[in-house]
Amino acid sequence: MGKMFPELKSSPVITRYNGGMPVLSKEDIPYEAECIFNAGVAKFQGKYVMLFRNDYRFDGIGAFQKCSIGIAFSEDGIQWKVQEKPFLTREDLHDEEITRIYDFRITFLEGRCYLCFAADTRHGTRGGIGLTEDFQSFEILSMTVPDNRNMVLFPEKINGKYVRLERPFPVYSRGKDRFDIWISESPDLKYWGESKLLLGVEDVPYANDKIGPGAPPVKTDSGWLVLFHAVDRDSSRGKNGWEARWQKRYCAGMMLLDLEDPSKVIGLYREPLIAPETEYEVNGGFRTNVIFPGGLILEDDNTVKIYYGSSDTVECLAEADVNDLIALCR
Ligand code: BMA
Repeated sequence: MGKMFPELKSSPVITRYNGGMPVLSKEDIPYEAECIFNAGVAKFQGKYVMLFRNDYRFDGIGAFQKCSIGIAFSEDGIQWKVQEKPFLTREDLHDEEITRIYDFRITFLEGRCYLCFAADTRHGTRGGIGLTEDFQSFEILSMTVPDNRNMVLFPEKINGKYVRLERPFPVYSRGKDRFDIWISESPDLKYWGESKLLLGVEDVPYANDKIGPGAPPVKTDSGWLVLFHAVDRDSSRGKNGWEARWQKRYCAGMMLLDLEDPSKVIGLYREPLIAPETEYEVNGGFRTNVIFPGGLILEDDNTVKIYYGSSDTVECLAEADVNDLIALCR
């Protein structure tokens, strides 16, 4: 099993909005809903847009039978108005091969809105990139081979290429759950290659299990600011949440990548940026001890908003000053 991490704390530069109470939960949703989490969030024409995951119809054992992607808009990034209907369900795709589509990430790039997502299929989990014109339409541009997920796109081309972070799962060659973050590039968002290892799970001092990209990278003067999730597993953790045995803990971690060559990690915060601490995060839901960041927004006044799913049950928000975050990566 390796290292154990009995107690992890969030960085003091982080302030949870409303003491860690959700910004979105099932009570806010005008259709059948249960767990609202792992949202992608972006700023769009002066407003905020959120695509959130809604898992519902629990099977009573350990899984949900249904999943939809809901959409909400906000003037301030805090109070959200949920649209009457979901943005997308798997039925909308008319593809029997896809059994679930979830964990959307939003990137505005060259004036267009690209959506990265995970898709469970009958032949494995695939990472996808889609395009929406108006938050009504949805077209899939490319999908990886299995198994891959947690993809995020950079918001601009770098050296003439599109760039993404991704998280393949090499279950045979690395041993159980030793999953790392990779970086790949593309001339056209469809064909991807030049893949390189970016960060190994062993590089994250508070993880002993797996890591994966969180929110799409944000450009700062000091480098690309990247949030990721980092997991430690502890076999002494027992029954938790709705599941029989949940042994993992997900924290939000942070690194800085070189602006010109984002395959170079130029800074890594060696402690968790956000660790599960509040009631919602530790005990509050379907799972426990899960912080899953999916949205990072840099405001004009240098505050950043970090949106994260809390225990796979609600969506929460934390804030920090971007310069404090960069200083932690030094
Ligand atoms: C991961 C993904 C996420 C989820 C997390 C914690 O493997 O399925 O969607 O939030 O586990 O349950």
